[in-house]
Formats: sequence, C-alpha cells, structure tokens
Amino acid sequence: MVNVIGLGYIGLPTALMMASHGIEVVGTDYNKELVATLNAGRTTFKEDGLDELFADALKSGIKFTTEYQVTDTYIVSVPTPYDKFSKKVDAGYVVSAIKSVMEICPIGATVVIESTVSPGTIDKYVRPAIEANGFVIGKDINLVHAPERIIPGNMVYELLHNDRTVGADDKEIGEKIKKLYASFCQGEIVVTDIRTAEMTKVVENTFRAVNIAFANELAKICRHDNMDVYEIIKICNMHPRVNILQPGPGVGGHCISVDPWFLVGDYPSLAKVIDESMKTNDGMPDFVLNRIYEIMQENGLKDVKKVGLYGLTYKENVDDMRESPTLQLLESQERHLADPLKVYDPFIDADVVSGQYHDLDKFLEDIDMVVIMVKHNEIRENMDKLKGKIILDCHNICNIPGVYHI
Ligand code: SAJ
Repeated sequence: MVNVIGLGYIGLPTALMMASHGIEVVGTDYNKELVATLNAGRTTFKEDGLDELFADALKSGIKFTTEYQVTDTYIVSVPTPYDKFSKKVDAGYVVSAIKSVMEICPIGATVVIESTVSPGTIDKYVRPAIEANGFVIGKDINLVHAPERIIPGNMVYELLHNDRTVGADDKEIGEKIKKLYASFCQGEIVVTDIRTAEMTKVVENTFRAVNIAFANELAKICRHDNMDVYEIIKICNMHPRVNILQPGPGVGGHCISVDPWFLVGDYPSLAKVIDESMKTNDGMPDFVLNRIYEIMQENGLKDVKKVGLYGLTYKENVDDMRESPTLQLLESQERHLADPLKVYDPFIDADVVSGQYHDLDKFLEDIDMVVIMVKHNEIRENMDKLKGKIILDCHNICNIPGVYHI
C-alpha cells in the first residue's frame, strides 16, 4: 500500500492516478476539512479530468484520512514555500511529515519526497530527521526524491505522459520506485541520484522563469519606444533556434515564482541572472499598474472605481490564486489609492478582495476600462462584450481596434 502524505495540487492527482491504476492507496492530510470534503465525494480544486479520475479512484478503493498509515511506501507531497527574507527553501512541512512517518513506519520502508526542494535540502534537513529516530538510511529506511513536473490546467494528461525523474541513493530502490510510477506514467523515467533530482526540478522551473523574464523585459523595452513586442516575438520565433515566451502581467503560482529563489538564496553571489529575472517578473504587476494610470490619463478617465481587473487566479483556467499577479497588483494599488479597483474571476466563488464581482455582465456594466489580467477561456469567448470599453490586454488575446497592451 502507498500512503500519500499531502493531498494538495500534486498529492491528490498523484494519489488518484495510482489508485485508478490498481495500486492500493491511502491519502493522508492534516487538514480535516479537506479530508472530509474528499470523503464526502467531492474534489477540492478545479482541474480538467480530475473529477473523472476521482470517481475512478473511489471505485478502486482509495481512502482519505488525517492519520499516517503503517506501510512500506510513503510519498510526501507537501508544500515547500521559501523564506521571503533569506530566499532559502522552507523545509518545515517536509520535515514535519517525515517526523510523523518515522513515528510509525516499519523497518525497510521507502520514503519518496515529491515536494520540490532546493539542492541539498534532503541532506541538510530530511536525512537528519530520519536519523534522529535511530534509523540508518539505506539499511532501515530507503530515501527517494521524485519531483513532479505536471502543469496546472493539464495535470491529468501530463501525469500520464510526462517523462519523470527518480533520484535514489540506491539504484535498486530507484528502479523499484520507477516501477511504481510506471504503473501509470507512460513517459520515460530516468533514475539518478538524489542531489541531481533536486537540482533538475529547480533548474526546470528556473529556465522558464528566466525566459519569461526575458519576454517581460522585451515588453518594457518595446513599450519605451512604442514598438510591437508581439509582432517582434512572432518574427523572431520564426528563426529555427529562437523560441521566446510571452510577456504577461507577472508570474504567479507556487512553482515558477518560488523555486528559482531557492537558487538565489543558496548561491547569492552566483545566481545573478536568476536574481534579476525574478525581480523583473515580480515587478510586472507594478508595471501594469503604471500602464493603467497612463491609459486612464490618456482617456481622461479619473475614477479608479470605473476600472476593472479581469482575472484573479495566477493563470488561465485554474482556480489557484497563489502568488497571483492580480493580488500583487491590488496590494500595490491599495498603498497608492483609497478606492479599490473592481475585480472579477469566473473561477473564484468566494469573496477574497473588496470590489469583487461574481457575474461578468454586472462587472462590465459598472466599469469603463477593463484590464485583462488572466486569459481564461470565458473572456476569449465573450470578446464582443468588451466593445466600447477601454481595454488593456495584458495577453494580446483581443482583436478589438484601439486595444492597449503592456
Ligand atoms: N507565464 C508568462 N508567460 C509565459 C508563460 C507563463 O507570463 O510565456 C506566466 C503564467 O501566466 C503564470 C506563470 O508564468 O503566471 C507560471 O505559469 P506556467 O504555466 O508557466 O507554469 P506553472 O507554474 O503552472 O507550472 C510550472 C511548470 N514548469 C515548467 O513548465 C518548467 C510545471 O511543469 C511544473 O510541474 C510546475 O511549475 C511545478 O509544480 O513546479
């Protein structure tokens, strides 16, 4: 039996996928409410194909509980935030999960860390937490790092098809865990050592962060002299060895806006490009806010209450608001002006900010200027409703004449 610890954005789909491929799985989370929701037959976030996968896994007998299980295989998939001051990984949740596993696991158990950690975290925090119980790693307890690679919005497909990395001290244990993932994963699974696995995961997300920062910097340069960054990127990308990403209102989510900081935190004098890239991305919400003021001025629009932000999530077609550029922009704006901007997101049912709407038509009725912060399918399908508004399109998805860009 596999005990998956942490039933969030990664742990839950992974547990469901294993269960629906014939593996006996118990999912454990310390959040009682989350476990109760799952036990009541409901998933805890929106994701294409997740409800169907959930139904399959229930049929196959998956169980959810707040209790850690006595078993031979654990998959730890808990959050790893970064310390905002030092930029280093905060391994607190991982260590606490490991300590709980150590209290009940039998000799010979294998512990797989799926959570993203910076290179060296397992040596520095995880091994001592295991050894503190008198266990000898490699003899009493086996340790593996198998970082996930799935992208929110396409998780179910990517769980099935992405290549994966398994890092283990011992090749044989690595091969055993590879077999476990191969029960559902159709991609290639590379077995390597733990430090390499730690580094590859962080490097992959850093690669994307740096490339997005490059696109964002180009957008700023082009804005300075009124050049069309989208046309420029499109033409450059016709070169066989150029593939520039898209500028946007900022970088959110729990991965790309977080993981690269681990390298800056651990290698401050070496990770220069990465540091600057993260600052560039983090500065985008303020850049958009300045664009909003500029465009308001150009159009003689004085009342910020007439400006609305479309989208609260960190990216399109997900309900995840972690590190969302819209939230960052609102935080910044609150420091400047008393009146809040209006906000609407079809994926956010709860009231999370002031000035929030839950109906697209009502939202548009009350504003003169709309800022497309997130390119949800809903807005792409309702472009005609934006006609007559002042539009700041942060994603270049709008074909209406007179639209503004970042
Ligand atoms: N973004 C841009 N321009 C782009 C692409 C993205 O501004 O051209 C923005 C998005 O709007 C969003 C942010 O970047 O705010 C991150 O979105 P994303 O879709 O690039 O990635 P995530 O954070 O949803 O998922 C990433 C993925 N990593 C890579 O593509 C290298 C995913 O494969 C990882 O599994 C995931 O992080 C993770 O869990 O680490």
